[in-house]
Amino acid sequence: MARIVTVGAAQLGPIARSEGRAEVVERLVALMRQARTHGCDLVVFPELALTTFFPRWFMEDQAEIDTFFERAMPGPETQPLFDAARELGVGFYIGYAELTEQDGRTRHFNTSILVDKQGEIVGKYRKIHLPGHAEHEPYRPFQHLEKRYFETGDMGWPVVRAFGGLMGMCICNDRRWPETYRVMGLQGVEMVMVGYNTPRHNPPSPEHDSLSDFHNHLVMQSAAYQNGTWVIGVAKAGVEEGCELIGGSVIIAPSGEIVAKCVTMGDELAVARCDLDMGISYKNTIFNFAAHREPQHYGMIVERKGAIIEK
Ligand code: CDV
Repeated sequence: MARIVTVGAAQLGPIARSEGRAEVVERLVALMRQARTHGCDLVVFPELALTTFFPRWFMEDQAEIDTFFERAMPGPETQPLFDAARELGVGFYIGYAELTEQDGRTRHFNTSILVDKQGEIVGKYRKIHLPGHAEHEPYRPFQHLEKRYFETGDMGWPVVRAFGGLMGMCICNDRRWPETYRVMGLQGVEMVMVGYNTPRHNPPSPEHDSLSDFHNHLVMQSAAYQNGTWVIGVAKAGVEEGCELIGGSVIIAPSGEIVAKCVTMGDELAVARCDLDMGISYKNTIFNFAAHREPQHYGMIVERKGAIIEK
């Protein structure tokens, strides 16, 4: 019998800096209600889905920065999401900025959680590949200060049993790195969820701008195929505070094919029935890791960070 998880890729349109958590949570709950009418088991929201994408601004006042972070999950403003999950029987993945006291110090992470149909947190991930820069760079029309506001995630890429399968998470820039998926692939992952905020313009390499949508799908489709897994990629899209973010949220099968896609730049749900067993033939044949991987030749991947060109 097929193992079907019906998934909604719940793309968000822009969130203004002035938009409060309560307003955003209302939009998220509306998408969850829509998902329920389409028979979804799970909805996937974007990265940092509760606020505007604040790393685009240089800020020095830590109190101001911390206004974009959640000190508790659920907290008073996010509790309605958990209540809706329980009421509707629809789980969710969501990204948010996490502020936590850990090891005797305050820590900041770019985090995602997976919440089941009972409204319980069943998985957590902290973003590992933080793009951008840590200091103000005046040449940029907007900043990308993830390296200033977040620490590198400290959880690896856990794969958890939920929704009848093996579920994994990553966040935005992680999706461009094959290591991300392979670490989960080596745990047998069957569905990878990834939220993103991707400006169409990349100030250090404007020559890539016209390829932003292509690269977005390229990395996720290849990763789905190479690891025999579903990949659900979900954008915060549209022109947010003057900065254009790409859309193109997709549900990708283990074949690497896109089976559902958002077509607007606003709040939109794309739905697909995902058979988790569809990955099996890839995992047992062309990408049978146990039979065909040669890890004794892969040492450099973990020993070296940057490329070293021999003279
Ligand atoms: N939020 C992100 O991680 N964005 C990056 C951009 C800056 C390249 C991304 O990989 O989409």
